Amino acid sequence: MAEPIKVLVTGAAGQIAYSLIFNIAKGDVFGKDQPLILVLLDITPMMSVLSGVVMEIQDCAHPLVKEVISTDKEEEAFQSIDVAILVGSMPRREGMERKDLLKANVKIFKSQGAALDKFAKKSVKVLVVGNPANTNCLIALKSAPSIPKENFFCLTRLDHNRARAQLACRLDVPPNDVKNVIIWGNHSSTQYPDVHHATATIQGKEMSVIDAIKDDNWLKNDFIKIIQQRGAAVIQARKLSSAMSAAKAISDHMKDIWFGTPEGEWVSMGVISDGNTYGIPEGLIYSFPVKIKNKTWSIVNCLPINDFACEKMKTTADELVSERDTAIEFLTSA
Ligand code: NAX
Repeated sequence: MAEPIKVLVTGAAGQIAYSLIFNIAKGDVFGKDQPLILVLLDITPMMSVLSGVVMEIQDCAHPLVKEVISTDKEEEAFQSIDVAILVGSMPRREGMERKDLLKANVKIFKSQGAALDKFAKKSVKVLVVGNPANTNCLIALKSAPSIPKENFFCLTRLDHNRARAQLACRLDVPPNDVKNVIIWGNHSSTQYPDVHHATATIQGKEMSVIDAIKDDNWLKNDFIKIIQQRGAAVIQARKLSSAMSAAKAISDHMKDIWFGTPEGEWVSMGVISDGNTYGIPEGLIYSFPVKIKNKTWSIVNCLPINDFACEKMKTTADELVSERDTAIEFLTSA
C-alpha cells in the first residue's frame, strides 16, 4: 500500500467540511488505494463540535483513514501537509460592509499563507474555498513565497457544475453528456458562465450547446443569471448556504488535480493569471478553462472570444482588480 498523504481541511467543524470529509475519507478524491492522514483545523470555540466530527469519522470505520489530527493551532495543522483545502473563513454578518469582510479574511489568509510557507511540503496543493475565494487565494499565495504560485487554486467548480447541470436539464440529457462550459472570473455574481464552446451529446451525436438549445435569448439572459444567483437561491430556500454541492465540487476539483482531466475536456478553476492570456491582468486569481496532466495545469488558450463574452470577462476582471487592490492595502498595513 502507498504511503499516507496528509490532507488538511480548515473550517472542519462547519457544514461544507461535514460532507467533504466523508467524500475524502471513503476514497472518492485521492483514490480507493490511497491511505490518508486527515488534519482538521477550526477555531478554539469550535473544538467541542470538532471532537464530535472526529468521533463520527472513527465510527465510519473507513479503512483508508490511518490517523485523524484535530487542532486549533496552525503550526500543528500545516505541518508537512500534501494538500490544503481552506474552507474556513470569516462569514459575512448582517450589516457588515464588504470592506470589513475583506479585512477580516486578509488576516486569516495571511496567517494561513505564512503557515503554508513555514510548515507545509513545498509540493502542497492549496485549494481556497472560503469567500471571497479568489482574493483569499491571492493573499495566501502572496504570504507563501516559497511555494510555487501554480500550486494555488480557488474553487469555481461549483459554478461549473451548476452550469453543466442547468444545460443538461434544459436538454433533458445526463450532466455528463454536457462538456466544456467555462466559468470566467470571480466566484461572485459577476462571474461569466460561457456556453460558446460547450457541447452536448444528443441521441449519440455531439453538437454545440448553442445549436442544441436554439434559444439565444435564454442563454444570454436567464441562464447566466441563474448561475450567477444560484448560491443566493439556495440560501433563500435552505436558510443555509450550499454545502453538499460545494463538497462535491471540491472533491471533483481535487480529484482532477490528482488524476488529470479526461481527454478532450476542460474544467473551470481559479488560477494565477500570467497577464498574457485572454487579456486578463497579471497576478489575479481568475477562473479559466483548465486542463490537468501529471498534477500540472495549463489554461486552454486561443479559444475565439466574441464581443459579448469579452465584455463579460472584463467586468468580472475589473471586480477582481478592485478586490485585490483593497486586500493588498490591508495586507501591507496589517
Ligand atoms: P460554516 O460557517 O458552516 O463553517 C465555517 C467554519 O470555518 C466554522 O466552523 C468556523 O469556525 C471555521 N473558521 C472560521 N475561521 C477560521 C479560521 N481562521 N481557521 C479555521 N477555521 C475557521 O460555513 P460553510 O458553509 O462550511 O462555508 C465555508 C466557506 O465556504 C464560506 O466562506 C462560504 O462563503 C464558502 N463557499 C464557497 C464556495 C465556492 O464555490 N468558492 C461555495 C460554497 C460556500 O458558499
